[in-house]
Amino acid sequence: MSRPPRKIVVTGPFGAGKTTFAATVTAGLAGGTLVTTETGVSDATAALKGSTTVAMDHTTVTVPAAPGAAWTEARVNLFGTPGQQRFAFVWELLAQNMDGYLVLVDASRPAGVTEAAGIVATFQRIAPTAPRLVAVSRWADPAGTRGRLAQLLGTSPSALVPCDPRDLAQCTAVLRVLLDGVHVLEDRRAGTTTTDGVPA
Ligand SMILES: Nc1nc2c(ncn2[C@@H]2O[C@H](COP(=O)(O)OP(=O)(O)OP(=O)(O)O)[C@@H](O)[C@H]2O)c(=O)[nH]1
Ligand SMILES: [Mg+2]
Repeated sequence: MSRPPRKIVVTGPFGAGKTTFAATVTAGLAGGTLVTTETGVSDATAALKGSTTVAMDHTTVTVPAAPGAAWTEARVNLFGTPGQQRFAFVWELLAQNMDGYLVLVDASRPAGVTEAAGIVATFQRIAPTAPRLVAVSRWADPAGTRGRLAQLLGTSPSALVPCDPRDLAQCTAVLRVLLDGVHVLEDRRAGTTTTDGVPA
């Protein structure tokens, strides 16, 4: 029996690359049509980026599994959140009934890392058992700074994966790891496995 589409939420601070991630997988994977809600930035953040998501990004794509995975392909309903704090109420709406989520973080911007820590804590409260990965862009030294970055974000070091959201292979790899976690959790809930492989 084929499984229903998975609802995956992509969140993170302003400018982390959420819309870019959704655009990259839409362009590169089968089955997607991207809907965005971009509008011009009117406040001080305009220096960083000219437009911002004010409601959500949405796309539906098919993610092929990696060789040897316990699943073959997964239909994904992907929702990107707005990043600006003033739209934070939207996060809670988009998180309803999600199967897992990504937090995108730009490691080169300390203010973004601080904001991301707040988003990690918020989503941890909203969905304490949902599989989660933290996709880190512009990460100059993953080996040297993994522990420190995880500490700043309030996650385990193993939850951090490098990801340039402009790169299809990296976006697909991140989605595969997250979907592995979703499948493990579903199987565990169904009582068919006891494997401990859910990202946290
Ligand atoms: N050089 C480089 N650019 C990146 C990387 N990750 C993201 N970007 C760029 O950073 C920008 C991110 O913009 P968006 O995708 O609109 O970010 P967003 O998270 O959707 O932003 P909001 O919706 O405003 O919160 C894009 O111009 C990307 O091309 C990276 O790893 N390297
Ligand atoms: Mg956006």
